[in-house]
Amino acid sequence: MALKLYTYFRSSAAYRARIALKYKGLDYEPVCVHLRRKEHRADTYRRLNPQALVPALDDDGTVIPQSLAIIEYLEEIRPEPALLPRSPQDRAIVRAMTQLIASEMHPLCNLRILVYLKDELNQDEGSVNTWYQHWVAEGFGALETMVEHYSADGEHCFGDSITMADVCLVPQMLNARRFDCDLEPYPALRRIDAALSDHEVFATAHPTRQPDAE
Ligand SMILES: N[C@@H](CCC(=O)N[C@@H](CS)C(=O)NCC(=O)O)C(=O)O
Repeated sequence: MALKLYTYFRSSAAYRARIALKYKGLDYEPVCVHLRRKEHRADTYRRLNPQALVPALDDDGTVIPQSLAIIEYLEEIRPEPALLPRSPQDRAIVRAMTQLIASEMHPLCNLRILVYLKDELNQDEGSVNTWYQHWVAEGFGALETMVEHYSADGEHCFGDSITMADVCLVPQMLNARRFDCDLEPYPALRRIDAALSDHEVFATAHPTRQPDAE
């Protein structure tokens, strides 16, 4: 198996994929795509991923975009260690948490959205940050309530082991800090983030440990 990950050190969606690859013990070749230099918008990259977003995973010529699709794919080709619990009910809750982050929060605060607000709608930096912080608060408020209910040990979003929900949470917390979001109202999320950030799997996938880190 020859895995290649199109990645950018600061991309939280790519960070999710890196965590999952590491957790599964899968080696891969990182192919760095510099977002600030707009390398993802080049035709060569668009041919691989027409959405022009990172990450994308290339497994022997099959190119899979979308971090959640990548993580689900890895779960199928390398079921252990698992990133989803066993029962259908539990799996649905974990997937709901991942979608809360990846489908509701992250898309509203993505680079191209912020650039559009600034450059096309003429919003100043203060307004853009207010936008960002608003959507983070909406999402984390709901996730905090879910995690209070479903975490068994206070150190994982669901139950007492790492799941896809944790894989999505840690990068989103890092993003939130970068944009000075107030995380005080989310003690459960902060505790999970603190517990997992030192974990080797998460630490190795961290933006500062990537070959393209600045
Ligand atoms: N839903 C996608 C989101 C991918 C995404 O938005 N990636 C960002 C980096 S975190 C990106 O490539 N942004 C480029 C841009 O906004 O122009 C996923 O989960 O993979």
